[in-house]
Amino acid sequence: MATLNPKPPSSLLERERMKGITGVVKKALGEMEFTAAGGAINWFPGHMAAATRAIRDRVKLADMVIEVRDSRIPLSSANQDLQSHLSSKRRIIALNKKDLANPNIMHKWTHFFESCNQDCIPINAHSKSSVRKLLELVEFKLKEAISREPTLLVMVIGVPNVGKSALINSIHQIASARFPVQEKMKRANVGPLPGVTQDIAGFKIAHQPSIYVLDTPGVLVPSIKDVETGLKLSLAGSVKDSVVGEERIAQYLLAVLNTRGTPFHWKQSNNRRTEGIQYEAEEMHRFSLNDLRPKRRPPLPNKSDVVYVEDLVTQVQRALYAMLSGFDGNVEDENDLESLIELQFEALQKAMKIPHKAAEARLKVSKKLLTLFRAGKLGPFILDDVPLITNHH
Ligand SMILES: Nc1nc2c(ncn2[C@@H]2O[C@H](COP(=O)(O)OP(=O)(O)OP(=O)(O)O)[C@@H](O)[C@H]2O)c(=O)[nH]1
Ligand SMILES: [Mg+2]
Repeated sequence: MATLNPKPPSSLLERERMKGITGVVKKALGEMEFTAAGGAINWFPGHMAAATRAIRDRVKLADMVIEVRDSRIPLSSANQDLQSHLSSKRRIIALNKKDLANPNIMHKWTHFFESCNQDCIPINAHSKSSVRKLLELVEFKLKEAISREPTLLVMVIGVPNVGKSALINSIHQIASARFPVQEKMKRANVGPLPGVTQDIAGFKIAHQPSIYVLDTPGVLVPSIKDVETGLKLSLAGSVKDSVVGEERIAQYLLAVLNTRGTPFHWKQSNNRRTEGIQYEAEEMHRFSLNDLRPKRRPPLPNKSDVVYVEDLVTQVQRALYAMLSGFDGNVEDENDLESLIELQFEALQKAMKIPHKAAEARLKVSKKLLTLFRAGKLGPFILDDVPLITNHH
């Protein structure tokens, strides 16, 4: 069986790629560390320590745990301090926000978890059909307990902002269609920043047997094992931006994009899209009679917003591509990578039309770039690397 706490992949290529990134990151972060005792940064607020204890106590009573992780960081979004308490439990790992993760790599991750004998399912908490599939798996896993126990407890846990409350709301909605609730429907608070849920709260989703799902506050560990894990968590939105600072997170994102050569992929797919548009235009010309028919497509809401964002994305992609393709340094070298990133910050400022002398221009650039990434506008990503599966017999 493969181990669930694997070493990072160690191919030569991978190590080379990481060297540049870690170099840039270490420099940028200076003395900063992702530990609770890390000085000025409020990395592990007191409420998380208390919540972690409360979660640990409840996990003992739970019949099943749904551990929600972020699909973009299937390993980095695991709470390491809770793992040992979960290994003896019925557990399903729900890789949420699959809409933001690269679908071409997702199956490698499900395969990886399978090889560790760990149930795992990629989901989108906002999609009913996706959550229904998770519920089917939960029911299947609890089949025996359902026939035996009068009351069952399912806990939903995970690091901040991975979508635990959004998932609970979808589960609750699906369940209430089957089993009408008398009282006014409770809703869990959902929000874009980490730390929305502060208390453990129960939601009844079935009777005979009574099944409760528990929403819990997102908790991080007091000491994150390496800087890059901390940066991935920040990029995904599990850590408050103020802890690391938007500029450092954006710098990390640019390091990742450059070392992966992502701007070259954008260029290719943008070319394909333009070719596609030309092709469509020709088709249109040939079937011009169609144009005379009344168009029944409803107008898009906030069309100007959509156009604005699309245009911004194109400009950002172009700027990053132009700097990378014109760069004669080596992106694996940390100094070269750093100067490339500097050039890209300047190019982004222009692309985003932020005035040259604007105060805090770099911060503004960083915030916009992070917003685009987190909304999936720069494309789907998986930031963790799939560990090599080593089978021990
Ligand atoms: N794109 C996408 N966004 C999601 C998904 N699930 C949740 N979100 C968004 O992620 C953000 C966080 O969701 P929450 O449900 O509040 O996350 P949480 O895990 O309860 O967070 P804490 O209570 O802070 O621990 C919200 O803006 C949600 O709308 C998903 O599957 N896809
Ligand atoms: Mg929550």
